[in-house]
Amino acid sequence: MSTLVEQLEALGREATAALAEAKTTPETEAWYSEYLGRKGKMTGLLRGLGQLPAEERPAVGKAANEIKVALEAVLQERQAALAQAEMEAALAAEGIDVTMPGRRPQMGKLHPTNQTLREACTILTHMGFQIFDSAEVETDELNFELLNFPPDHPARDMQDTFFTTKKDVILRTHTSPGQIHAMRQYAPEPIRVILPGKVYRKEDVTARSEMMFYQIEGLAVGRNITFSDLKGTLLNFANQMYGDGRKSRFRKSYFPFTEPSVEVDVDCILCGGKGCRVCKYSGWLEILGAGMVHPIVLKNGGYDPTVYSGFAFGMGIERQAMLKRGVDDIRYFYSNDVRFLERL
Ligand code: FA5
Repeated sequence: MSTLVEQLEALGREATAALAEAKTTPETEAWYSEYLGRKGKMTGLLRGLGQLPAEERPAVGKAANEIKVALEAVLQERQAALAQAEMEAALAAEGIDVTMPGRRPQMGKLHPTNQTLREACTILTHMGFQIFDSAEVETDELNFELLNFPPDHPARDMQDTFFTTKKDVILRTHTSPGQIHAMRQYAPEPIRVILPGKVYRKEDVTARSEMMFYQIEGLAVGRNITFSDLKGTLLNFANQMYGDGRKSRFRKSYFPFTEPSVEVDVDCILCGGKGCRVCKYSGWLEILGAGMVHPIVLKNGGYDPTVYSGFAFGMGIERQAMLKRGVDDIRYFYSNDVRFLERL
């Protein structure tokens, strides 16, 4: 019968061969339990140690220890090799090619409304208008009363209002209250200012109308300002904004703060003038309201209306962005669809 040392050596050889067969990390763990674990084959053999004469035991113990240390070293090597192979396989399966060039980060750009706003401001500032900043939260007095909307006058319904919880404090429904701020700052000096910004109206949202949109207000006050100056300014603006080929027209209109008042339409590029839901099947899209500043408004601004006159206009920016960029529904502008924003 072979000695215990020989049996241990045979077990060492068997274990080494078995470990070479282990193909995965879990298989090496199972191998460890089978040979070196608490209930493993090595422990099983060493149970026979007690039956040996005392003088033989140290030699057997030493041999067992050496075999165990050697097996553990082989196990470590095998596990390291398997971990490396498993990592390489996982990387290959993910298909990462480290030699590929990186992805370009997405670049932002100006929103189409902002692009149009800046184009309009550039044209107007080149004509000599200065930009004047004015707040989006206004009082009822500035938004309506000082602009000659009498209290409870039906004209107030022209622009349905968002109110705040503070009495008489509202979100401005148009940029026109800025006229009063500008006049009060500059009177009695002549002025030529534009006031770009957001306005808010409690409106039904449709293909051509939003609840929040941009306007640019224009105001010129001086001693000899006439309706021809207004007309020349707006025609010049339309030519630069839309090109000589595009048609524009003046229509008689009504605003409490201008007299006489007009509205300007541009032929609808979306349907080529044939009629569509954006131009309400008229072939024209209204881009602005304008007129000669009403004497009461001049007076409220600090100018003597017997000496001074002025013109004012208020243009919608999204409507112009639609015309310039061929957008057939105003709701795209604020629906946060990146595909739309990337296209323009
Ligand atoms: C006004 O807001 C006047 N304050 C304009 C004005 C200024 C007249 C100075 C005379 C002197 P109106 O409500 O028409 O007018 O609006 C002006 C422009 O804003 C319109 O021509 C249109 O282009 C745009 N607009 C009006 N309502 C909306 C809306 N709901 N959505 C998008 N654009 C709009």
